[in-house]
Amino acid sequence: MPKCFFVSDLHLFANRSNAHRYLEQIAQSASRVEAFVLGGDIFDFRWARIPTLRAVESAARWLDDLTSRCNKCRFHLVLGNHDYHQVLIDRLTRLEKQIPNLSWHRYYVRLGNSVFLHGDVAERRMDARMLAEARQQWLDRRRRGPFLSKMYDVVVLTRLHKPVPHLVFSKRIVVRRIMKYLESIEQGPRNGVRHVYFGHTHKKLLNYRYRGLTFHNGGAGIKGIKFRIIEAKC
Ligand SMILES: [Mn+2]
Repeated sequence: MPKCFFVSDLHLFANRSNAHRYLEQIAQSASRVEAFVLGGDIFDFRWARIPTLRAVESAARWLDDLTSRCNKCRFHLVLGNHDYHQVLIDRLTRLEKQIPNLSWHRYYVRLGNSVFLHGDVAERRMDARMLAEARQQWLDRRRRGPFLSKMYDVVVLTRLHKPVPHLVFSKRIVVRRIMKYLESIEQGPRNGVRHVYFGHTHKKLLNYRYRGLTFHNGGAGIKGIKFRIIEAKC
């Protein structure tokens, strides 16, 4: 029986998201385990079809429903870049006080021998300070207008974007950068970490071993991209 599940990159509110298909499965999985980690870009305020305030309210309602329906499960919401918005952060600060089985984390959470993080540290070599600086730019980022959002959909739906992440994010480069970051915050193999769960690259990766760590990525809830709920050790 698994004890913990992990998902990331649902990109809820974005046109290109198809994550509504997985929400019921997520709730059912959560009702069977002790812990569930939501690993960032769960919500996408950058490409949202609706204004930020409405999207944040809708996000809060979804979290409230999920956590009360699965009240024996502890939920950890780790933020990604697309949901690192000041309005959500303010809302989460209040929500965390009202919901006993919800915690949120800006950058990562450690459970047992596992670390869960979004994975945007893989964009380039980063330490904690550089990640904080990169994230800072997302705090009050404006939503892209409907026109740009449509253009983006055209690009995504015709899969023109697909080769790019593959070129940019080679497995080894990704895991090496994540490992360097983890070492810089003392959450590497020397600190007892064995498993790393991450998202952001939208590329499924199962049990990929690199220098004492095993990496896992469940893909993304986006049209044309593979997605799965990952069983995690914690
Ligand atoms: Mn991301």
